[in-house]
Amino acid sequence: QSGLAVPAKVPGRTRAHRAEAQAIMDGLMQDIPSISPKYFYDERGSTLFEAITRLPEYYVTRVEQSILRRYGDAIADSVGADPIVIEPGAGNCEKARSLCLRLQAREFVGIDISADHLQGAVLRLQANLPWLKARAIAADITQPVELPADLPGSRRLVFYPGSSIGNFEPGQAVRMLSQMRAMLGDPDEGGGLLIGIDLPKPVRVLEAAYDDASGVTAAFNRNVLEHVNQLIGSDFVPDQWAHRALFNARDSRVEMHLVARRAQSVRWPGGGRDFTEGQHIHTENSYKHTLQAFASLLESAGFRQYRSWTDEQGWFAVIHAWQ
Ligand code: AVJ
Repeated sequence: QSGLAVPAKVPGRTRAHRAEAQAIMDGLMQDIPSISPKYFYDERGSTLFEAITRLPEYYVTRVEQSILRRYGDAIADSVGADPIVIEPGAGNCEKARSLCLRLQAREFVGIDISADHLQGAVLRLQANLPWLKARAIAADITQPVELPADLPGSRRLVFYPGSSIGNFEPGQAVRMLSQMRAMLGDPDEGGGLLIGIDLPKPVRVLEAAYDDASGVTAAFNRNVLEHVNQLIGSDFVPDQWAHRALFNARDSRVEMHLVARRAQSVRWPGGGRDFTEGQHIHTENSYKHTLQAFASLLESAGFRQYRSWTDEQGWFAVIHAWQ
């Protein structure tokens, strides 16, 4: 063990924890400081995100659900009977429950970075759908995930709803999609990728969805600082940061930032940074791809065919893609 590259007092028991802490500190030291959106999801962040999905302004979850319900038969026909559902970023497994029920899935594998939250959710799912063999894997889905060795290879369906793919820049998105394609077994047996994408729409609708009147999204955004304090031992004061959400038309994405309310200095073991008043920490991108743009990402990731379903307003699309 060298211990040379990392200051001795960085929290974290294992090499992996220290590498993660180092990556967070590196992000904070960039010219434009940033924190990866994956750090939103500690226990409190996962709960706040669930509250977001029920907000009147946050149309995403509701519209996707309505598409899945309305076109359930067509989607089931497209996917094939009794698939094995694999869900990266499964969260509370609520969407998985209705999908597994609708498709009469044989098995379910939920993968999430928020281990405790996931474990409880998979146990509830199992209790709810007793015929389903349900398992949890605690893992960071931005890294290659090892699936259980005994998982059957036929008719695997990777389920990636909620426009989670929107968090990734196009290049990274292609990498994520390729990784998901690699989780699929035999392409002749049905299955494939079932993914939700959020489409471009009026800016006022987008900005309200990411800056709701009751301040839940603001709390969710600020909570990332509490989580970072835990992970790297920093002393961010969340109240000192204002929530900002804006649509970046050039890149077709909603961006979330935390803006320093006044000049302040933040310390962590082995380092720190002075922030000026009004300085931003970039915490999230949420891309709003057109169907055409997204189809070309799918193609780059090796998916050759797809079908899509959308709502009347054309706000959201559910896509079944296969090789
Ligand atoms: C979970 C990434 C799909 O981008 O809409 C919601 C996260 N951030 N409100 C999204 C989120 C602020 C969400 N995703």
